[in-house]
Amino acid sequence: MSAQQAGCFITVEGIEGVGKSTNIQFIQDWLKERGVSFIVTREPGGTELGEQLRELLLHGGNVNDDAELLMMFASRAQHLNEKIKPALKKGQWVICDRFTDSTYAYQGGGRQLNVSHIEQLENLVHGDMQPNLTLLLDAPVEVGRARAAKRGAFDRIEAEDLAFFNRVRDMFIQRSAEHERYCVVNANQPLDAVQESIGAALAQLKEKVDAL
Ligand code: Z5A
Repeated sequence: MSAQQAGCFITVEGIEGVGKSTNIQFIQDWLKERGVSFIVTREPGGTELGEQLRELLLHGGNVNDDAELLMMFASRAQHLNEKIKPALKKGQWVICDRFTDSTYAYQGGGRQLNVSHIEQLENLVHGDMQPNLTLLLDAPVEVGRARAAKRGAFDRIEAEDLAFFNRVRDMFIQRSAEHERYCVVNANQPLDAVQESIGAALAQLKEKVDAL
């Protein structure tokens, strides 16, 4: 936790359909039961500008890969300054559905953009401000896709092929080995087992925070 940060910043990551939305609901219930003040938000999006960018990113027409990368970070710059940092400063916990790890995974892994460009943008937009905990819900691409397909038509990014999503998953796994803040949860098991693991990670974080 940085000096001016009082709350906790939790990000939830993974390929589509692994259960991020479902488990964010579980996290909200967990925090409510313990009287923790929190907000839930998402990327791309989370602010008026971010939601407009999200619409263009997911449902717009032709978006060049570099433009896509810059739009993700434009949304993030607004989000951090308008919503995330002020909430953390007030001592609230922030639960964010995707964050910069998704940019490494989708634009770096999936689109195969130069990772050093992502690092430069990360540095510009949030520097060393990082999540306290990143929950990576991991499952084979086929499992996530089958769950997501039940929802109907795919958006612009979801329409990519299996090889794209396997690169995305590989990049998430690679990053989870490189950063201590990650907790990898096997999302290819019944929901109650998934939530038992998430509950344990939350309890560990809360214990650390309460001891400060
Ligand atoms: N993106 C990017 O490219 N770069 C970036 O920097 C950022 C994002 C920040 C945003 O989509 C898109 O933006 C995303 C990456 C890109 N594109 N893709 N692909 P999003 O995050 O809003 O949507 P999503 O990733 O496609 O999420 P999703 O499809 O809504 O999936 P989910 O939230 O992980 O899953 P869910 O809705 O909770 O669950 C799906 C179904 O599975 C549902 O019926 C559940 O009841 C069921 N489920 C969940 N868990 C289980 C278990 N354990 N067993 C059985 N069934 C389960």
